[in-house]
Amino acid sequence: MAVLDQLTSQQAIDLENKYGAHNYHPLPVVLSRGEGVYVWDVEGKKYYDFLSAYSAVNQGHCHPEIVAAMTVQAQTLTLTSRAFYNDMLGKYERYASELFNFDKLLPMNTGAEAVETALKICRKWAYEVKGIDENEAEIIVCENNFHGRTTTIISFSNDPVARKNFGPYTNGFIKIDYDNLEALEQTLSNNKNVAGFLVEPIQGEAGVYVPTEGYLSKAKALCEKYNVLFIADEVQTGIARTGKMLAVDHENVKPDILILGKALSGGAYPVSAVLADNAIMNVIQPGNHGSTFGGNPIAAAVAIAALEVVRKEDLAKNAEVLGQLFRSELSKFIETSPIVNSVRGKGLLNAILINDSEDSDTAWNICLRLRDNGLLAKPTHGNIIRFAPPLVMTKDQLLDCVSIITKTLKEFE
Ligand code: IF1
Repeated sequence: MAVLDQLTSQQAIDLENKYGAHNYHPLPVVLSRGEGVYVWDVEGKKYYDFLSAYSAVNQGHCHPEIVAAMTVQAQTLTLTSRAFYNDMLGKYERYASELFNFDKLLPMNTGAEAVETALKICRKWAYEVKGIDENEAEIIVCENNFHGRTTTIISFSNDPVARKNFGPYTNGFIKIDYDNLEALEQTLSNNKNVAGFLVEPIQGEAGVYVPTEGYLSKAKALCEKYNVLFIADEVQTGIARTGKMLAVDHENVKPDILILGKALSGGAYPVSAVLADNAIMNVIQPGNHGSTFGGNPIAAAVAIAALEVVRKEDLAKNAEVLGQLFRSELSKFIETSPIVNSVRGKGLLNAILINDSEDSDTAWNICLRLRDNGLLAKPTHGNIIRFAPPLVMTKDQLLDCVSIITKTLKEFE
């Protein structure tokens, strides 16, 4: 097979199996094209994408305005490193800082890097502003969190598959139950060395776990009371996914540190960012932190375009309206069907709980059948199926998807 020959799906899968590290277990479908809410496999079969690259493609596949911004910038200037200024970064930093209402932005590439950046800023703030003794800072995190794959981040994961045999781990993290304000207050009041509280506004990997209403605003108030930074990981929930620009906007919370990634670029390019006000961000000085690619001109141009699309097309509103419709249609179905226990979520970040054990392969088999019926989704934790289509979907498309999903689920009753 020559390098440029068109592969069949099976050939593509075989190549990945043979030459790629086995760090994933993908659904067997090989995609070669995407447009809006659709993707096509190499044989030309068309699917609704109900994963959106884990919420990176909120603006839809290959959005023409994002692709245009990326193409123009790629033909002009791609990378300078931060050893020199470039004429796009400042424009992007101003645009995003004003949009999210922060003084400053620190540009990185992946979500995990942005989380690492936030942890470093928080620790440095603890020593230099809060006055915690050197090396004593603690950061509170939640049980069943997902914040990425670096050594420090997996140090406070409780997923054995993500963690085991990657030690020794990084110290300085205290784990408490998610959605539990008593646990938070108790930990804050018992420990004078707490610097920050890192939280997902909705727990994604845990299975789209939406906390009790008021949790985020009360947690923020507790952090203020104890002079602790409230750090929101909106890598997955941000950029209109949950029906507001940020998930914390549902409770009018302004985090001390905001972490963004994924859809910040519309999935066109790896772009992540940390935002904070000067009193916090100014602890970072030349040499403290950086990245060769962070803040490169393509990333800056792509991120501006991606955020403009969200604003111009009012994707937050669409996510809110279609999300309500999705959950109400699925709820109606659940009343009559034994196969699904519940549907939950916010905006277009939703999940259904399949009525079978966590170690059953029912959810996987349902996803295979959804694929056959023209819709791509992926199970998580064995019996949960996440549904997160691009936010550019129309109402008719969504109803079409609901009928594919319910028809498929019926086959498993
Ligand atoms: C994978 C889940 C989604 C994230 C939050 C940081 C990161 C992520 C809240 C790191 C990444 C991903 C990565 C992806 C699977 C995935 C995921 F299933 F694990 F939960 F989205 F639903 N904070 N989430 O959700 O961002 O470094 O990957 O850019 O394949 O590991 P990253």
